[in-house]
Amino acid sequence: MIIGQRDEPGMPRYGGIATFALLPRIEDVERADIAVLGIPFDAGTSFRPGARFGPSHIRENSRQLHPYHQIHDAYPFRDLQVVDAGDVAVGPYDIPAAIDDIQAHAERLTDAGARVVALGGDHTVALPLLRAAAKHHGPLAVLHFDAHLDTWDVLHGADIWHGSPFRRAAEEGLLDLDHCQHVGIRGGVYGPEELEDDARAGFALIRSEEFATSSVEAIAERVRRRLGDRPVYVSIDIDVLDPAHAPGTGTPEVAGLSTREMFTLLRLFRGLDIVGADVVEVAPAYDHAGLTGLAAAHTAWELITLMGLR
Ligand SMILES: [Mn+2]
Repeated sequence: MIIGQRDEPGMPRYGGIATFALLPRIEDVERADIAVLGIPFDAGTSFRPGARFGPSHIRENSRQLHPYHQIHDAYPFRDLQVVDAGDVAVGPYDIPAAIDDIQAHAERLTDAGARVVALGGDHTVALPLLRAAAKHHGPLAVLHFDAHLDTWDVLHGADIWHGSPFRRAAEEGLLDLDHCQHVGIRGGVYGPEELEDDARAGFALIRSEEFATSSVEAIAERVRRRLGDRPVYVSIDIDVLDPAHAPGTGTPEVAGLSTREMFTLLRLFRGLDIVGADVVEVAPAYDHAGLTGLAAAHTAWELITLMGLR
């Protein structure tokens, strides 16, 4: 039996304790197909801290997620058991230990047959999540939405930080180097050699500006060709959105995607074999009126819906 969203007589959506989308907690079900997992960790952040508070903010802003998806004619919480798996117990001081703890928690879920949709946390968390997903599926095609490349090397002596997860993942053989794709890149590069490094890490690149010169359909077609029929891991840094749409993030960059552009694109990915996903870099202290939390909650809902359509 699948348990869907909370249905407590007389309780409004804004009342009660917020699990993601008012879904059951993992303790309340026998098994899970999709586990939404919070990762309150931001020790890998290079600029504005605060993404450790992302998971609870996204949950609070997920109360208005409804059961029916109009575009896909789908009920994502009816056909699969989707649960809130709570947060990883992860400390703030030791990045390598935190990475191990996140990987171990994600692997407990994937070993039990669930696909993980993680709520960050800063982008460092993608590395242990990719390790857990690749353990079951082999090298992954990564669809990465971000203003930044995140294939940088060492910063301030740290080789694992929120700008390096995809470089480390490529080195560890977690990525299928012919099938990874960035979407929304702009800003924050020291020189063209960083773009050459990035290509060696396996990524083709679609810049933010291309959404002004190319149709979303044409962009979706390029992405699909790049990903092929590989198992796909989707990693969405909320800073891919313009700061007007998602101000609550650690390293905002001007001239990003609108929520409408991103959601139009995501809705064209029906049929992708999404084996894991994350939505990261939501830092509520810089958010206004829940804009970023709402964008992140609905992004996770879109990904969960796509997973159920496969
Ligand atoms: Mn990022």
